[in-house]
Amino acid sequence: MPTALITGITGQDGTYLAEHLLSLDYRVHGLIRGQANPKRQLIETLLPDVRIVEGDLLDQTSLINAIQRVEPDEIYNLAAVSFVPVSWNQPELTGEVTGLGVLRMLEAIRVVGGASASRPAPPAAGRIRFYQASSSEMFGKVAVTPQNEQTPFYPRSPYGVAKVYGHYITVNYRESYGIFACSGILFNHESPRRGPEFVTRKISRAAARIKLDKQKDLVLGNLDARRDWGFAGDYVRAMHLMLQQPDADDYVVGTGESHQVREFVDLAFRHVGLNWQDHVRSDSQLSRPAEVDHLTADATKARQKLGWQPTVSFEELVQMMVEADLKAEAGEP
Ligand code: NAP
Ligand code: G4F
Repeated sequence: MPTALITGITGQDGTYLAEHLLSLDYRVHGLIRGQANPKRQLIETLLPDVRIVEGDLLDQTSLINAIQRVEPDEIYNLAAVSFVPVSWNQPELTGEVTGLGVLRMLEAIRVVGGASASRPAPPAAGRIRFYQASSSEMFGKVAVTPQNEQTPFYPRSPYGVAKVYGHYITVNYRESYGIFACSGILFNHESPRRGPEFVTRKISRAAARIKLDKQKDLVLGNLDARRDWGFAGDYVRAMHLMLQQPDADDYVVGTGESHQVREFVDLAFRHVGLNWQDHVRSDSQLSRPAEVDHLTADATKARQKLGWQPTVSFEELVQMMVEADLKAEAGEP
């Protein structure tokens, strides 16, 4: 039975990935930070088969301890400060967790495996396969559309800059020490488990609450921004597939379709029988200091080499999220 260690287990992707790996008969361990993390109970209830191990991407020793205790075959590094606006307010923390946290995970693999510059690929470090959650935010102010593995990076936020560091340190540890390390450059992926601060969930939740007379209106920022939105459940399959290949590599993962925030709003409100223009307004206070205007994936390599493709369309995703929020707001579990 293969063993996996997932950092960021309490996040959207962590829960979907854990479910996917458990369905494939993995032994799954999830890294949880803090002495009283409020989400620990949620994981224990939702995913009783996941074994919890304590650790923090800010603490090198805790990561070494976790790897020594779990002895994983695969490590999925999903933990990050992941909300872009926070990264302008807490740029140093974002750099520490989202950027240097990747280095700490790779160093933990190297130290436990005993790799050094003069002994690049010892068996233990070579055995652990590592996935880094890189992001389309690295493309930022895009030079080319659509974006693939060759597209230059131009990050537009401290978060994007930290992810570029995480990406290149992953490539570097692969090349320096022979560690099987992959970087998945994933475009936006959403679900009913998406944090309510992200725009899709903010919209689906508001559409449901306005329909149920629990909220009057919705204030958003830039309605013109375009994103390539897919379903998170599809994207965690790509993470796993990357670690099953004969060689470590980097892959862009996305649907290839982009839509404006405005389109998401329109579909969500139409789904509950409302006209969005009666309820939604845009406030420039919510605009970002530097925006990423337009992202579209060219996931040809993932399709061809991993045999990966998305199964949920944009319209189905919007409906899934609004339906889930209607149920949640009506008090259903
Ligand atoms: P998420 O829901 O925000 O989850 C982030 C996770 O990171 C949480 O479990 C959080 O744990 C954990 N974390 C934060 N700081 C930590 C620390 N110092 N030590 C250990 N854990 C820490 O994010 P997501 O949407 O699942 O995304 C997963 C990963 O993919 C992230 O790295 C994100 O940047 C990247 N990504 C996401 C997307 C997307 O569209 N979703 C696209 C591209 C890349 P707590 O519960 O303790 O806060
Ligand atoms: O939902 P968002 O906050 O996601 P963003 O910034 O694209 O980042 C997400 O996807 C990245 C992959 O590209 C991940 F790496 C990252 O961790 C995260 O998961 O914003 C999407 C767009 C932006 O252009 C933003 O300006 O929606 C626009 N927007 C308009 N009004 C808003 C709002 N975003 C938020 N969060 N809230 C608004 O009211």
